[in-house]
Amino acid sequence: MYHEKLKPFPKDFLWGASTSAYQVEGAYNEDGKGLSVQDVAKHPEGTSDFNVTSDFYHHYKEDVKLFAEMGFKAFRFSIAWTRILPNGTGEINQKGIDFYNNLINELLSYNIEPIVTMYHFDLPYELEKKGGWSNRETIDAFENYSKVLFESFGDRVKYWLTINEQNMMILFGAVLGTVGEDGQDPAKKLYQQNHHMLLAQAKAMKLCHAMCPNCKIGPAPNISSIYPATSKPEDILAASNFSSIRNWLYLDAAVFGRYNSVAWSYMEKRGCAPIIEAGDMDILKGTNPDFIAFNYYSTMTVAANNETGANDKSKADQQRAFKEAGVFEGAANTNLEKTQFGWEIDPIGFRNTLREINERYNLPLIVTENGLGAYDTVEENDTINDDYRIDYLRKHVEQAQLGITDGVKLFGYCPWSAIDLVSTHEGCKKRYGFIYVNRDESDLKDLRRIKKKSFYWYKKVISSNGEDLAE
Ligand code: BGP
Repeated sequence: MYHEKLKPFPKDFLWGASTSAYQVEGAYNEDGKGLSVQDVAKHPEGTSDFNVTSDFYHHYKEDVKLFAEMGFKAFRFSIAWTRILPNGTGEINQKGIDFYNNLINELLSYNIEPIVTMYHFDLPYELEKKGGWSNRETIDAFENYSKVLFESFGDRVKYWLTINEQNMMILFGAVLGTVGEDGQDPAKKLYQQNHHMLLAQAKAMKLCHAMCPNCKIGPAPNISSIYPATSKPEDILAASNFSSIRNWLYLDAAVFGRYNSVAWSYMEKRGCAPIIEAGDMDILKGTNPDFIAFNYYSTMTVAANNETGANDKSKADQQRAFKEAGVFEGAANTNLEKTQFGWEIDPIGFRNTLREINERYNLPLIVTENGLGAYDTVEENDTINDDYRIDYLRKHVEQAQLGITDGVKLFGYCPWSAIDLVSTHEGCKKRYGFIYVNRDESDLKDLRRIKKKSFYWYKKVISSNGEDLAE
C-alpha cells in the first residue's frame, strides 16, 4: 500500500538499543555470580568465549553515558539469573542485586527507560545439571527468580520481557548453546521443555501483574514473515506450516493461552507433543500480556517437502531455515541481498511482519532486536565507516514508519546492539553495535570504546524522532 502521507512516530516513542547479559557483561565469575549454560558452552574454533566479552560489568557507567549522548530513550538489557541467584534458586547474591540497581539508577539518571529481559539464553548451570527445562522444578525456579526481580527492581523498571527468543531455543538450541549434547534432534524433549517454559512465562506474567500493577510485561520471541518459495499451493501450505511452527505456536500460547492447532498437529505427527498435566492449560490462560516484544532480522522462505526421510539442520541458524521431512524445507529468496554472514536482508518483510503480528494479536508492539552483523574496520583517526549498517537500519526504520501508518501500534525500536558484543555463535568479529569495542577473538587489547559513523546517524534519527534518516 502506498501512502501519500506518513504518520509520524509517536511523541514518546522508545528509541533505544539492546544487549544481553552473557554477550556484553563479562565478569562471568565475579562478585558471586554462578555459572550459566553459556559459561560452560563449547565455542566454535576461533571464536571468543563469553568470559570478558565487552566488559560492560566494569564499563557500564562509561557506556550508559555514551547511550545518553546518542539520545537513547530506552535501553533493553537482560539480567543474568546467575548474578541474582548463583544456583538458580536459594540464596540471593546481594552483589548481583547491587549491580543491576546501579545500572538501572544510572539509566534513570539520564531519563533512559530500562527494558529488562528476565532470561536471555543463560539458564543457571546448576539447574541445567538437574535437567534444566526438562525438569518441572525449573518452572518454580523461574517463578521464584521473577519474584526476586519484581521485588528488587519493580519500583523502577516498568517494562519487562519474559524469555528471549524461546522459539529459537527450541528450533536452534544446538546453535545457540542452549541445548546439551545428549541427543541429536531431541524433538520430544525440546517440546516438553517448551511447554515448561510457556508455563514459567505465564506464571511470571501473572505474578508481575499481581506484584507491580504499574509494570508492563510481554513475551519476546523472534518473529518473521514466512514466504512460500513459489505460488504453488503446496509451497503456500508449507509456508503456513512453518509460520505456525516458528511463530504462532509461541505467541498464541503467550497471548491466547492455547496451543496453535497446526503446530499441535505437527508435534503429534513428529511424536513430540508435550505431556500436559492437569491444571497446565489453566495456568496458560488469562496472562494478558501488555504488549508483544519481538526480534526481527529477516524473513524466511520455504517450499513444500514430501519426503519421509531425515531432517537436516546442518546449515540452519536463527535466520537460515532447514528441512523438516514432510512439512517444509528452507529455500533461498533470490530477491534479497545477504549480509556478509549470509543472512538475508528484507526491510519490506519487516513491515509485513509488523502487520501480521498486529492483525493477529492487536497488541502494542516493540522491536527488541533488529540489526546487521558485519566485519567493521577501524580506519585512520579512529573512524569506523559502517555505512552498510546505516543503510540496513535506515531501511528498517522507514518500514517501521510505514507499518505505523498502516495502523500498527509500535511504541519502541531497540536494534541489536547498543554496543559491540560477542555474537551467539560467530564470535566478536561479527559486530552489531553503534559503539566499537576494541578487541578481537583472542586479544582483549584495551577494550576501548569508539563511536562508529552509525552512532552519529542514530543520534540524529532519535533527536528528530525518526524524521531525519539522512547520513
Ligand atoms: C538473536 C539473539 C541475540 C543475538 C542476535 C544476533 O537470536 O537474541 O542474542 O545474538 O540474535 O545473532 P548472532 O549473534 O548469531 O549474529
